[in-house]
Amino acid sequence: ITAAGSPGLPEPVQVQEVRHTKIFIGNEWHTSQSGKTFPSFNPATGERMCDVEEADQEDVDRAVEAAKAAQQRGSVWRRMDGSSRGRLLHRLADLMERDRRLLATLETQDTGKPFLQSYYIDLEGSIKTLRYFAGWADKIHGKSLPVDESYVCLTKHEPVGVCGAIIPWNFPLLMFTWKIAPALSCGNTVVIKPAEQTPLTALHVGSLIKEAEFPPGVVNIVPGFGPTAGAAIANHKDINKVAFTGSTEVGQLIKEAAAKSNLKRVTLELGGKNPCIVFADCDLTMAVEEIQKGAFYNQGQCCTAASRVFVEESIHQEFVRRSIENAKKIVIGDPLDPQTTHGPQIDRGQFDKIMELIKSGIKEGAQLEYGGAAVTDKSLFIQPTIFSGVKDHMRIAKEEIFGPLQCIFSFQSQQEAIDRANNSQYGLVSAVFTTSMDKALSVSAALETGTVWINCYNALHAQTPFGGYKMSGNGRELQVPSVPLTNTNTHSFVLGNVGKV
Ligand code: TXE
Repeated sequence: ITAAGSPGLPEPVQVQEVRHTKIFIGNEWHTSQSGKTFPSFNPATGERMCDVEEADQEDVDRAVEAAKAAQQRGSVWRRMDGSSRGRLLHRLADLMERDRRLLATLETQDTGKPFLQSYYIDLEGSIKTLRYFAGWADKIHGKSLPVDESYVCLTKHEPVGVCGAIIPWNFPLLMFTWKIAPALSCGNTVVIKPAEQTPLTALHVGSLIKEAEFPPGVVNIVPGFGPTAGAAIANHKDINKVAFTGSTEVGQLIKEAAAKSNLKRVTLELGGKNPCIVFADCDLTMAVEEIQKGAFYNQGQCCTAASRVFVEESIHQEFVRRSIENAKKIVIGDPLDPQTTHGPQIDRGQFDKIMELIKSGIKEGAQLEYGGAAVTDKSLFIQPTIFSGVKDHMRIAKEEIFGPLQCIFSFQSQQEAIDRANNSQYGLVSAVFTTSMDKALSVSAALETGTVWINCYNALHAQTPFGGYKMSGNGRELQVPSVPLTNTNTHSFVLGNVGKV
C-alpha cells in the first residue's frame, strides 16, 4: 500500500483503538497503584487518543524490583551470553520492522510530526540503533595491561545493573531505542519513563519486547509525569545509573537527585543553541538547504536545531534571500498526509513559549523576514519563521527556542565567528560550511561542541557518539561498549607471580 505521490512510502494505518496503554513491568501489563490515568492527545487535531495508566513512586518501585531481580547474579539474563543478547535485540528490530507502519502512524499521531519523517527517519533510526548494538553485544572486550614486575592485569566489563532512563517527547521512539539498545547490549536491565505527552510508541514496543522473549523484568516501562515518576527514578537507591534527555533545568535536578540518593552515574543530553558558520566560499545552495532543514526539522523541536546561523557579511543578503525562497516550499498540513513536511508544536505550553520568543525578537529589533505568526485555524501550528539582523544579546540569540525559528547573524572575520559561536552556555552541536578544507578543519577544532558537522547538518548515526559540552550535558549517547565509560563497570583482575618466560 503506497501513499499517493510519495513512491515507496506506505499509507498510515487506520488506528481505531490504541492497544497498549498500561504500565509494563516484568513483561506484564499493570494498572497504576494510585488508580490514576492521564490522557494522550493528538496535537494536530486536539483529539484525545486514549487514557494511559499513570505511574508514580510505587509503580516505579515495582518496576525497579523487577529490573533488579532480572539482573541478579545467576538470573537468566545475567547468564545469557553476549551473542544471545544480540539475537534478542535483532529479534526486537525484526518486530519493529514488521510493525513499522503502525509505529510510524502512532508516532505521528502522538507527536504531530509528519508521517514521512516518522516512517523514514524515526523508525529507520530506531531499527538501525537496535541492530548496531545487537552487533556489539558479544564484542565487549576487556584488555590485558602490561604492568610492572611479575603481574598481569586483565580487565573485563560488567553491567552497571539497573539503568533508569527518562526521555522527552520530540523523538519518543528514537530516544527509547537510544536508551535501551546500548544498555541491553551491555547486559543491564532498564526502567524507562517516556514523556507524558508521548507514551504510545514506547508502550507498543513493550509488547514487542515480550513477543521477542526478553526475560521478564529486563525492560520495564513506566508512563507518567516528571516530578512524580521521573523524580522517583532519579532518586531511587536501587537504580545504578540514570540517563536523561530533556531540558537543562531538569538535567540539573536529575544530577542533584543522583548525588543525594546513591551517587548513581548520570548521563545527560540537554539543550542546545547550536551555531552554524557559513563562509563566503561555501556551496550556497547546499548551505541554505541543510541549515534550513536543521532549523525547521521536527518543527524546530530538536536539541540539535540550527538556531544561530552566522553568515559571512559578503553573502549575508543573498543567504537571507535564498532562505526565504526555500522556506516557501515547506508544506504545512495534516501530518498523516504524505506531502506534509511541517506539523504542529507538541502542546500549548511549547506553543506559547515559542510565540513569546518570536514577539521578543521583534521587540528587541531583529528583522522579521518570513513567517512570525501562528497558522490560522490550526491551533498548535506555527509558521516557519526567519529573523535576520539578530544580535548576540537578544533573547532569541541566547535561549533555546525549540520551535521553527531561524536566526541569522552576520560576521566579518573567522575569529569573530568562532568567538561568537562559542559564546554560549550550551555546546551540543555546530556546523561549518566552506569549500576550504583548511578552514573547515581549523574552525571545527575551535568549536566547543560535542559534534561538528562540515557541509552537512543533522547527520546523526547509530555508529557515532552523541552529547554535549558545557550545559548541554555529560557523557555520550550511543557509546560504543568497547569504550565503556557509562554502560559498564570496569573490573580489574590483577594476577600475582606470573613468571617471566
Ligand atoms: O522538558 P522536560 P519539557 C527543552 C526545550 C523545551 C524545554 C521544556 O527547550 O522547550 O526543554 O520542555 C521529565 N524529574 N527540551 O518541559 O521537563 C519529563 O516527564 C525527573 C530539550 O518537555 O525536561 C520528560 O519525560 N524527570 C530536550 C522529560 O523529563 C522529569 C527535549 C523531559 O521533560 C522532571 C525536550 C523531574 N523533576 C525538551 N521534570 C532535548 N535535549 O532534546 C520533567 N521530567
